[in-house]
Formats: sequence, structure tokens, C-alpha cells
Amino acid sequence: MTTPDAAEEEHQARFDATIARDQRVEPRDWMPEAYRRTLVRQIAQHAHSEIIGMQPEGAWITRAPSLRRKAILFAKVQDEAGHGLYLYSAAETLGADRADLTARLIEGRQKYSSIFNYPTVTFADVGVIGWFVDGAAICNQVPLCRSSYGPYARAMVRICKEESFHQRQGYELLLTMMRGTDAQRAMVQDAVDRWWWPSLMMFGPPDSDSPNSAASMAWKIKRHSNDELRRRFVDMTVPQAEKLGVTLPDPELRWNEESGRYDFGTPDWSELQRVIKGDGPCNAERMARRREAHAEGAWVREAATAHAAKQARRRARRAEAPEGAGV
Ligand code: FAQ
Repeated sequence: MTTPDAAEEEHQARFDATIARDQRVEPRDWMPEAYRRTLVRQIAQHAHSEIIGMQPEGAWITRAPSLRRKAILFAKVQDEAGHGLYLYSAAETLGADRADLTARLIEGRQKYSSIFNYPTVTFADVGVIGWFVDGAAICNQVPLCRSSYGPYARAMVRICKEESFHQRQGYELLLTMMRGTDAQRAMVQDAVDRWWWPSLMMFGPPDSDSPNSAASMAWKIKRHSNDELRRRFVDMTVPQAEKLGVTLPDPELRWNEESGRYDFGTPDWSELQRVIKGDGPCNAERMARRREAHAEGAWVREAATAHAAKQARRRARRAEAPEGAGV
């Protein structure tokens, strides 16, 4: 007879082999509890970020300068809601409950990305969010399409395709503004100055101060370290800034012949910690709006639950009724 310990070891060995072969772990498979917890944590934070991330740009929907820009912005903000929903669904395949995850967010027990705690002061911020924030999201999330957990990796494929459209619309908006007046060019440069460092912080703390990275990389949830992804973002963005005609606000930024990459300055890590802990410029406002939206949506959840119960009762009656009874 197999003892519980031996069964556990067998499960663990099968899981380790799946990871080593670069195969996917699926919801039906046994997985270590710490792997499951890490995934729920990361996927929930990611989902919360998409939902809170609707706010900074959403604030410009009523003020977009043309019908075309309004339609694009509407579509983008709706996409972020969709991303949140795919991600909450992925978390549910791990046994998490979406209502519980939302409660954790609005009670401040779960995090969301620091980047969404900065204000959108002008319409150029909409362009810079697309260029920097969606650009950073692409750098971070394309490798997550190969994450070891199947439902997360598959959700990422579609999300990345949409993020790519988001990044392009942002860059195109900025190109248009840069071809405009001096005042428009100054607005773009000002937005670049304000969003550059917070965008670099999106990738998380430096590797030396990233408690979750070692396990997440061993489990192939994360494929690259925070610092490596930050570097890739800088390498990708500098030539785009040159083409656009803006200056990135980092005096230490320069091409390194030897490494074939850019060297750059150090973000203010104390600022990242402050923003993560709730003391960023807009944390209180973002959370208040999220709580308000949740309360405003209560009737929709109640109506959907009542409708689902009615449908279930109908299905049960139909199943019980003799054939041809027409219930
Ligand atoms: N903000 O040990 P690590 C988007 C936390 S979606 C807040 O390095 P990990 C789309 C971290 O959770 C943007 N907290 O952690 C969009 C951990 O806390 P915990 C979101 C942060 O997980 C665009 C602690 O610090 N993207 O932009 C941040 O290995 C435009 C220690 O850190 C994702 O969520 C931060 N910046 O690596 C939407 C991508 N950084 O839980 C609208 C998926 C770190 O131990 C408009 N997530 N923390 O208490 C990831 O890749 C990872 O979770 C990292 C963090 C890289 C974010």
C-alpha cells in the first residue's frame, strides 16, 4: 500500500518533471500548495491592476479631443476590463473566488500595480501611458505567455495582442502631437518626464530585493528577472524616444558599446515602496473610486444571481418533467 508520504513524493516528482520538460500545469493536476498560492497572488494582483488601470485613462474619455480619439480610448479602457475578467477567471481555476479577491482588493489586503497611482494631468498622458505603460506590460507579459500554468499562459496570449494595439495607439497619438504646436510638444515632454521613472518601477523591486523571484523562476511562472525585463524595456524604448523627438529624463542613460545595451540610472526605490504601501499621489482616490464602483454594481450582481437561480430552477423543472410536457 502507498503511504500518504510516498504518494506526496510521487505527486511532487511528477510536478517537477512537468516543469523540467517545459510542459504546462493544468487545473486538474496536483501542484504544491506554495505554487498555487504564488499564482493566485500574482494573477490576482495582475487582475486588480487591469481593473484599477481603467481609471487614469478613463478620466479622459469625456475630454478626448476628437471622436476618433474618444472611440480609441473607449475601446482600450474596455479591453482592460476584459483583461481583468480573463485573469480573475484564471485565478478561479486555482480555487480562488472572484468575490473574495475583490474584497481583498477593496479592503487593501491585496496589491495592484504602483503605476496606476499617478495622475493623468493632460491628454499627452494618455499617449505616454500607451507607449510606456503598455510597452512595459508587453515586455513583462510576452514571457508570461510561456508561464508554466496553462490558464494564465493562455490568457496572456490574447492580452498581449491587445496590449500591442494599446502601445501603438499611444505612440501614434504622441507622433501626432509632436507634429503639432510647440505647446503640444511641451505637453508630450512633460508627460514623458513624469511617467518615465514610475514606468521603470512597474517591473518590481531590484532582483536583490525581490523575495518572490527565486521560487517563481524555479517554477517557471516568471521567465526573466525584474531587472532583466526592465533592461529590455529601456533597450526597446530609447530608439523610439529618439524617433519621437523627446528626451528621457535620465542623465545616466547612454549606449554601452561593450554590452551592446543601454546603461541607465537607478529608480528611486523608496518611492516605489511608498506607493506600494498606499502613499502614492492617487492611491486614496483610486481605492475610493473602486469601492464606489463596487457598491454601485451591487444591483447588477444581485440581478445576475437571481437570473442564474431562475435559469437553474427552469432547467431542473425541465429535467423532471415527462417528455413533451412543454415546461
Ligand atoms: N506595484 O518579489 P517581487 C498593465 C510587489 S498590468 C505594486 O519582485 P513578484 C496593463 C509584489 O507583488 C500591470 N506592487 O514580486 C495595463 C510583491 O508583493 P507581495 C500589472 C509591486 O510577484 C496597461 C513585492 O512587491 N502587471 O500594466 C510592484 O515576483 C495600461 C515584492 O516583489 C502585472 O501584474 C509594483 N510595480 O514580481 C492596464 C504582471 N512590483 O505579493 C491599464 C504580472 C512588485 O509579496 C492601462 N506580475 N510589487 O506582498 C508580475 O510579473 C510580477 O508579479 C511583478 C512582481 C514583476 C509585478
